[in-house]
Amino acid sequence: MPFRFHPGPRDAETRARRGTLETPHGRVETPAFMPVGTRASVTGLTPADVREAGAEVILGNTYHLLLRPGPEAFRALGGIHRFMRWDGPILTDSGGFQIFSLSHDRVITEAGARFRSYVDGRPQLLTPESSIAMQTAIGSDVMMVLDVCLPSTAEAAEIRAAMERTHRWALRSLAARTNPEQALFAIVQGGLDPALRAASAGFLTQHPFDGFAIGGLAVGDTRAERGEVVARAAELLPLDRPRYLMGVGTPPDLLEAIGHGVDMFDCILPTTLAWQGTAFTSTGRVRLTRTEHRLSELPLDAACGCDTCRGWSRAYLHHLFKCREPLGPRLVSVHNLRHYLDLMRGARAAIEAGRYGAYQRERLEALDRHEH
Ligand code: PRF
Ligand code: ZN
Repeated sequence: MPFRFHPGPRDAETRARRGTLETPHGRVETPAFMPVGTRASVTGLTPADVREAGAEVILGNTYHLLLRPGPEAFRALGGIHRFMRWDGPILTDSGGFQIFSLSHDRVITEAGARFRSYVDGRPQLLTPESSIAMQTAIGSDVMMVLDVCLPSTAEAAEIRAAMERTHRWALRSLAARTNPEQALFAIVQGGLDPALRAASAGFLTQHPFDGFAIGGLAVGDTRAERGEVVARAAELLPLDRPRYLMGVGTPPDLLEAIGHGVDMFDCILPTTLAWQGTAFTSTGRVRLTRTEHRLSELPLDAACGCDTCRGWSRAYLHHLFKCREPLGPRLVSVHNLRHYLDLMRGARAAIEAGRYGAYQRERLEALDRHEH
């Protein structure tokens, strides 16, 4: 089954929309949230846990997988799905953002990005072509082009140059694709400047990409700035191709972006914060390490149907974090993912019912009531 996107019903009041992605490893209902499985693992969880939380697609990272276990492992072992035993769709990020955010002595030229491996210190060169070759070896269902991502606060001239290079690299990525079964998405860049974002969307949508991402956000910008860029960028993207907002964000960010017509999301927050003992609940964030939970028989979130909330008290979760028991992060990861995925499920149902605007307001009000 090749990659296809079927746009579905649109909301009456907002620009939110339902849709379905068809991939070689199955279907994904959109709006969709992709749990982050950077190193071919959603940290601490099995594929069954991730599926049980309601995920249909997960994200992997070319940058990390290139350095370890490396392309030859994927070639020898039959690709990422078999390796990690997740049989659903997988999207891989290209490495552009990880080089920008994680690698120290990187040098970016027209050829690509030079950096040092954090595994063995050896010099590496990641080019648009080698990123596609690596994503081909990984065998993801959706590949991303290598892009140049700068902080939102960078100089205007730098942002423009990065965007133009991202466009040239996008075309090199398209030319480097060898497996037509693997979809390829381009990434709109251009910082916070509406004219640059329009130029980026205008350029990239003239080429046969299977979908379009909005990159370069949540890198030093405010929620209001992000919302504005997403609203304008989403408007300029074709209706018949999926739109993916990269690495964003909190539940309010997601609710807003869905309202602007975004179809796909990934973010490390639900899993990363789980490891720090922070849970997302229907009434806001809960920090389980706080003493107030020491004797609490309450479930983490009474409105949640996950295993963690049905089985254990806040007191027990607090205890696990205090003792640094690995079960703590695991139980909270299960919950946090379920929370994000339930938010998306609710959004999909609301769009179908033509009441996404009301859903968005209700969810935001529930958070506001408790946080202020
Ligand atoms: N580019 C890529 N991956 C990303 C981003 C980007 O701009 C972001 C920005 N939030 C997250 N992940 N390739
Ligand atoms: Zn729960």
